Amino acid sequence: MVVRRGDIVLFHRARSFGRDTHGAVREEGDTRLASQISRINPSDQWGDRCRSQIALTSELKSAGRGLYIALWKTNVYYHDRAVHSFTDLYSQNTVAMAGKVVLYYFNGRGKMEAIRWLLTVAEVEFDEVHLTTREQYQKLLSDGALMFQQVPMVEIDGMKLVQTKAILNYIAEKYNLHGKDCEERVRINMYSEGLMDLMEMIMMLPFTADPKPKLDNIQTKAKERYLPVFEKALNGPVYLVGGKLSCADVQLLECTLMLEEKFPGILSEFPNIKSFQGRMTQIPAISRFLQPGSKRKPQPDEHYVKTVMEVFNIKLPLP
Ligand SMILES: N[C@@H](CCC(=O)N[C@@H](CS)C(=O)NCC(=O)O)C(=O)O
Repeated sequence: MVVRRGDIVLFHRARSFGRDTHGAVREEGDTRLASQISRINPSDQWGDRCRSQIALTSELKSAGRGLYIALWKTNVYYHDRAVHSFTDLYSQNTVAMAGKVVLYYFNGRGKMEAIRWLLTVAEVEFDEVHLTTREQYQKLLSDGALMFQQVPMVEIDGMKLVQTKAILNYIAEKYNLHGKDCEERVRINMYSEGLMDLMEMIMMLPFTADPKPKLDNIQTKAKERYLPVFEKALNGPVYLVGGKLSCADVQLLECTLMLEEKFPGILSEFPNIKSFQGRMTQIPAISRFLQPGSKRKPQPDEHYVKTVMEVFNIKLPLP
């Protein structure tokens, strides 16, 4: 039996005991485990893990239509519909899988952090594969997983998405964080683009030989170019566009928190933005994300910079 690229693997029963990531107690034979399904690509690391796990089991059977059943001992992905027994699932004859979203990036903020924020606000659970070696990156390249040979890459809904803005837009649209019509959307996008420009400047600082002048420039631009725009937009309205939370609000919060890390007190001249921050941090998903131990990444350190350099085989400083 060969598990082919794109085959669906159903993890029917667990052999281990314990709690899964949702806190449910898993026991051998627990039918809820029938909901553990993953779209397996045998050439990526999930596939490799799957194959090695399958090799450990004896009950691998073909169930037709590209479905394979295997015993597996760990929990990876979850079906998002109630499935009461394996028979139920099989008789549905569908593979409407909701594999968990997987982010491929470094264990650091960079361009992925805005995506982490947005998924968090959309209350979408995600896993992360952290790039730590050049070999890992080369494997992604040889698998054809990175369209432009770049990360971030996000596995979502059976797709491998690249290009940060495209990914953000997809998530924003899917989770109703992108305005109600094209006029709202373009306003949201203008705010987002401005915020991304500013955040990108901050992101590049650790890779810069002489960050001081760059830091001064960021502070000046933040105070004179960017923050006044948002201060004005929030003079009255609760959110930036259409009286409703959008991805631009999420990015504004992320950006202003980043600015405060570099320039404490920078918001003192921007009371509307400060109140907006206060409101946003009350949102339960955001409040949890801001707690220690969440998937939010800390400010980049030397280790992060070294890893990025090694993985991409680049020499610092960048021009
Ligand atoms: N426009 C792309 C740029 C992505 C990008 O520059 N990614 C960097 C890491 S943050 C990368 O993969 N660099 C390797 C390379 O360009 O060869 C995006 O926004 O996603």
